[in-house]
Amino acid sequence: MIKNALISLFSFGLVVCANARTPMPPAASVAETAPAPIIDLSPAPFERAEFVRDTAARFNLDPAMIEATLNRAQFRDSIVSAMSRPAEQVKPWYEYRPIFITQARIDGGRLFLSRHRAKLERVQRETGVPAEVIVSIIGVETSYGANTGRYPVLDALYTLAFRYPRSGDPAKLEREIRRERFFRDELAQLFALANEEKLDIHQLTGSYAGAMGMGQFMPSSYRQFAVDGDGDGRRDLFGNLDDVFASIANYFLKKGGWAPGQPVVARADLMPGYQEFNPDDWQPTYTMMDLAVRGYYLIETAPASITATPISLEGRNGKQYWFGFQNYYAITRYNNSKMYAMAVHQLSQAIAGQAIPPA
Ligand SMILES: [Ca+2]
Repeated sequence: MIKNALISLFSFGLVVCANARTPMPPAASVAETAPAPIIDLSPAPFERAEFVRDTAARFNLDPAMIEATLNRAQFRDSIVSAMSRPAEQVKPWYEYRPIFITQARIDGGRLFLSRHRAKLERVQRETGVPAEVIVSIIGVETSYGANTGRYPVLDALYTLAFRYPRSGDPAKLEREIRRERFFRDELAQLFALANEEKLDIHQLTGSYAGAMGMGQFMPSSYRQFAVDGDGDGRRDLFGNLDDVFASIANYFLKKGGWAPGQPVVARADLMPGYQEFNPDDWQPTYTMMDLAVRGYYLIETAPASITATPISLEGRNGKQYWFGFQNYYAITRYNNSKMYAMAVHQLSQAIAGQAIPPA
């Protein structure tokens, strides 16, 4: 799995959301954070021969097979264009949430949950990850499996691995090189994955960034976190619901540290005269006392010994303050965005029949 430090540079971690791009941080906040270490400012050269040699050695694969497979891969302008689209302006929460949480998506989630209740409840019993959270992720990522992506995964990763788009902005070059290397690693992982799971690499489709299946797993996450839910000896995230549900739950457990039975968030407020506290990440490292000293207090109840991260959202009727706990952090490991995580949580509540607060 790629390092956390690397993930934070991307607009996605495990997955690329199929339905809404993760808003980029405003330029001001980017400028205020410490610059990442400089790795190489020259454009990455076309290094296909090296890639074939290294991937074959790394995963004990036949270099001729990799070469032959790459010979059938295509650079696609549509993938470059999709990746080059300027990041949408950061939407306030009250505009962001309606993109994710619609009545149709809530209804779709309830239907999906009722259809697959037995499988989902088994995974919930075994992992402690609630069925409605698994369903919510599948709803947000792929509209309950209806839109898992039509791009050939090989072409997507090949294009981004060797022709990751360059904006021409010198300030963005280092990040573009890092992303190209990320995709080159994912392409290598795709070869390993196809070998391990006996997948036909030419048949795989996914998002323009190479995320696959109902939960939109990148190849490295598929290899690391997918599990065989039905015990047939294969991990099939494309068509096997037992495998899909168990794998999403396993990702939450192993990558996100899901804490069974713990809350995700609780509503809070900030006393007048105190400054908002916005940490750089969503690690729930602050005790209730730490946050009280900064002027925050809980409106809802939470376990006394729990630790949290403060969250601020632009609500239609003004600022909303929340405490995000370990399980909120776990959702951000799926997509490193505070609004994504809150939307997934609230959609899961709505699917479970609970009332959700106004955006
Ligand atoms: Ca299986």
